[in-house]
Amino acid sequence: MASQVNGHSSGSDAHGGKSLREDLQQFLGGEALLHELDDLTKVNPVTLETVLRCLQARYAADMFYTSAGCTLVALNPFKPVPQLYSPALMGEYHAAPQPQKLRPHIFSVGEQTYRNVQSLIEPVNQSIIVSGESGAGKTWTSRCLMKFYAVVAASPTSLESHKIAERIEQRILNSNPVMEAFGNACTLRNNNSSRFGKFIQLQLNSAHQMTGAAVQTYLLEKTRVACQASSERNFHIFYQICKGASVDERLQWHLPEGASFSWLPNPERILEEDCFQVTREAMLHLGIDIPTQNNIFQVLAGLLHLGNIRFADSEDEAQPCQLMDNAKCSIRTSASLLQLPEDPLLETLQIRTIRAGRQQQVFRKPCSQAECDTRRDCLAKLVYARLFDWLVSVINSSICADLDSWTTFIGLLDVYGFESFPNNSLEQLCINYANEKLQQHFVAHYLRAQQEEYAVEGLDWSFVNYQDNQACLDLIEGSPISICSLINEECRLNRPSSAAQLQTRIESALAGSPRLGHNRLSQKPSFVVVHYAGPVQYHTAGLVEKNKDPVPPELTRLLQQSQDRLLKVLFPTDPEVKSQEEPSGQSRAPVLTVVSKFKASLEQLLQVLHSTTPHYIRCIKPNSQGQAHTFLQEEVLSQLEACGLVETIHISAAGFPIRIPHQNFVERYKLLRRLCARISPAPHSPFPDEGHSEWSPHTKAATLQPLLQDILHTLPALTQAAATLGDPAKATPAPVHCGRT
Ligand code: AOV
Ligand code: MG
Repeated sequence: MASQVNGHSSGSDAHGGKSLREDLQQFLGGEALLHELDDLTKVNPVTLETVLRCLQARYAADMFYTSAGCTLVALNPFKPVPQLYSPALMGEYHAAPQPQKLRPHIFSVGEQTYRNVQSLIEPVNQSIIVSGESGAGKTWTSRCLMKFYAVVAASPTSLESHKIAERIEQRILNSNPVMEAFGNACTLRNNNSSRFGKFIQLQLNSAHQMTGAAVQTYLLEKTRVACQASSERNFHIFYQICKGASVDERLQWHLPEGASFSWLPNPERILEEDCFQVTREAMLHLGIDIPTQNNIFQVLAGLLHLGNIRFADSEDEAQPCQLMDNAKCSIRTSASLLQLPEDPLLETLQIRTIRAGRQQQVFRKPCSQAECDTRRDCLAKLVYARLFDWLVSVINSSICADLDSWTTFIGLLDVYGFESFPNNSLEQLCINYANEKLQQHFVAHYLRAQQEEYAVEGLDWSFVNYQDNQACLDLIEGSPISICSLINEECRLNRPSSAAQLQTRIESALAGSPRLGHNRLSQKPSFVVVHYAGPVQYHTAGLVEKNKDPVPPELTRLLQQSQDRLLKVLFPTDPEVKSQEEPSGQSRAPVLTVVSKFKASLEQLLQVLHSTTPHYIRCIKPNSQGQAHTFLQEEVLSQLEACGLVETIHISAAGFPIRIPHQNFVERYKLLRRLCARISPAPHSPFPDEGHSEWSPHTKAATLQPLLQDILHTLPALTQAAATLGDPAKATPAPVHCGRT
């Protein structure tokens, strides 16, 4: 069902030109102008087939954004479309009296969100939730939205304050290349895949100007530092250093041209993300000076050399594994770059110290070759994860506004998209779990809440069925038994358990779940979760260990010995600063597992989202090869199905897109009362005199429905009357819900 389409430019002005009604007629009359239909609620009938055809036609005409009720559908063009993101276009959406009447665009969502936050009646914090599978365009979209706000929410242009404004906005934008260099990597799905989740809060003062921002990150995929799937890469920053460092820097960091590093696979791939200079300049803007930058890169070079350390298996268990010949140089270079004493570094990798007995006697046990490798990898992950967190805190201290200088915020959520690889582990489980949570937020907030509210309001409504992913969340995180609880239990019991045993435990304990799939093909122990976006097979090998994420205390102690300025900050020796990895002797506090911490952080995120008015942008990937002009129907179809787009359109089309609180409605339209009365005295006026019993904050919307119908019937006459006053009526009547919002 694949089809190639050739896009052609259709101009970039924001105005559609024709009314939707005309578009609809054309759609019904033929396919020629299908691409002009920019609101999917006007497709008739709304089916997967018609929605797909409409999106495909629009894609072919370079129209990448389409409205779908409360959601904006964003198709990834996979090619530069600069005119679509120009400052002039930003200005057009910002200046429009009704941005929602212009062509659908992320700037329209951005502008409406911005206007909502300015509401004089009840300013509510807003959030824009950008979702879609890996490579669909979430990070691109949130970057563009940040640029949009940097323009439209800039401070006034008086010279001095403009300079300050420019600095803060520029800084906020500069956080992107830095975080992407350290937190993004090339995967099978996306050359610039986010390996962490991000929620950025754009802070606005009472004049609605952006005074700062705060970034919250979620679970960096730190295993990537030491382990990359074939055809994937490490974090961009490593390639940037190796490709972009000057001759002197190369000498200093022991990175000779053509050097080969096991943790730097596929260095021959040239990506536009490999731009060292951009990262360095952005870091400088954020206040990270050149010496500190060099310090960071030196530590990262130290990690690359650490990755080249290899141990030979020891025949005598009582003897530590020895270094392979060519690894001696690597350990020396790594120790020197990390400013660590060489012998203790080697010994920490080779020998485990165990405290036992009442006296907490110390025993030393040589590690096996595999254990030495695990300790080496663990050291790298520990350093990289702390470095990333430290960078985020530096960025926050550079861009965050004082508490008293902002009153409201717009939150932008950009998390890693749904993933399914040939080999999926705890990282994918967490990523897909986060996506399930967000899908549920959408389902709960929009699909379910809307319909429940209509029922409560007594409105005439036939319930639209939708795919609820609660069963999948129950399977992953539910209580008392779920995948998370079973993996956590294995960590707590700390018993030797094979991958096959874990598979059996999960499959037998959760056999009743409709979302636990069956996998008969896999050679490796695994289980299958049927996610809203499709089934994913997770391998159980290493799952429990990854969830424990143990850090031998010797590693932290070793890093505390470093003479390096940065490592001293990352691993302070101050006894006040107790590291989580190092539970103190007797009173061992329970160490939280990876999934427990992740679950808690997701719940916090959802709480923040629930406190805001959400706006949704659904990114769709037209093909998985990242090619321009290629719209693969089957791939798009499965994404449309997964996110419940057709149900969303049904509810939006049949529902009440305009929601005005009673009081505001009366205030805004009471003038109409007199006009209505003059033209056609309605049996029940929707605008009774003050004190009329029909008007109370508790009036149900259903009571108002006949009254609103009267207005709608009177509208043609009103329009005529308005025209005679020289004020052409603009509004096409849309169903109005004057609920108790
Ligand atoms: P993601 O954030 O959704 O994936 P990205 O935002 O990184 O996906 O987009 C993937 C790639 O698609 C980008 O690197 C661009 O090359 C291209 N792209 C996306 N949107 C546009 C656009 N509007 N115009 C031009 N090119 C675009 V992940 O982070 O993997 O879930 O974890
Ligand atoms: Mg991304």
